[in-house]
Amino acid sequence: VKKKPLVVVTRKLPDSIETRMRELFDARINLDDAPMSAEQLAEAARGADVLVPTVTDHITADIVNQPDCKLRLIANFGNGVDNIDVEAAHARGITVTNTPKVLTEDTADMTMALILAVPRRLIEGASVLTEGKPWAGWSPTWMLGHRIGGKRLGIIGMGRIGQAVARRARAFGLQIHYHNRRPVAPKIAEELGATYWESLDQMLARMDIISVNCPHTPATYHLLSARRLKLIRKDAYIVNTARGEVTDEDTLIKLIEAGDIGGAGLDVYEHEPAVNPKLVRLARAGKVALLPHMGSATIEGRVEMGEKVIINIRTFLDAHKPPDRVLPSML
Ligand code: 8YV
Repeated sequence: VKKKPLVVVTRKLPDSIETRMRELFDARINLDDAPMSAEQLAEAARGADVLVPTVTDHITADIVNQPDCKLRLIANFGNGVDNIDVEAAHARGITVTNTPKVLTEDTADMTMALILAVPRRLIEGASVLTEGKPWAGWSPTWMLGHRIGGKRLGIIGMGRIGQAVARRARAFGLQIHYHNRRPVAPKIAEELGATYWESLDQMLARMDIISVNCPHTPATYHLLSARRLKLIRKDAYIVNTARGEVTDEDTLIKLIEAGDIGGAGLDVYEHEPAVNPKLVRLARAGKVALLPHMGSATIEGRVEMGEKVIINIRTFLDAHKPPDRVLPSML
């Protein structure tokens, strides 16, 4: 009998996915559902044919460069691959895959929720009822926020998720602007009514709302640097459902505290899972809306991500190119 390939899965996945993985592979799943330590990951890389990490596992050059690293495939359970040193893996002949497309719409939905949250004081309003504060009843001048319709939304990163955000935002009456390495196809730009800004600096200075939808790569680390954050209008605010590292978080906090940026809606943080206590204070003051990295967190999405991981592993093991390969040149 042919030996089944050893597949190490670093986190607990939906039951149906786990069951299928156990049928197909010699699947070792970390049922503790806590991130594995660097040592555990290194050990997994020495024993397994395939590793299925998530955003919480850092697959570093040290791990893939161990002399006895046996890994042939890193099938990431996630779209962003900034947790993996793709270049080091590639240099060692290890294939890397991700799970694109299946989390696009869910992440765009949550982005839209964050676009609405601060201007319409969603979380502040809800907490009046849930945190035992007295509610004196409706009043014409109470809990007023700002209208979304007609405002300018600047999307940074017009890939699949950025476009899905644009489609939604357009239906809410926002004017769509974007910055990307290159303009999207004219047909898409027209469909989205989207204006391209080659200069991120110029776009930032003119937007009412800015949404970060680009991946975190060496080129986008602190793309919203202190200098750029200072270009943003006083009453504007920033939404980030991509990666905390794209923004200089300390400067963002300082600018919001000083009233030099209106606020922020954040799903991701620079030092996740640590959240700067200053952000929590700003949330209590209604200046920011904070979510704990749940942009793509739907049951349906997680199952589809798992299915994609399985397809990538099976295709790879059948000696074909897996559909969702990530090459260093793509980053
Ligand atoms: C996932 C994400 O929950 O896929 C991504 O890039 O940020 C999240 O939506 C996470 O990455 C799973 O590993």
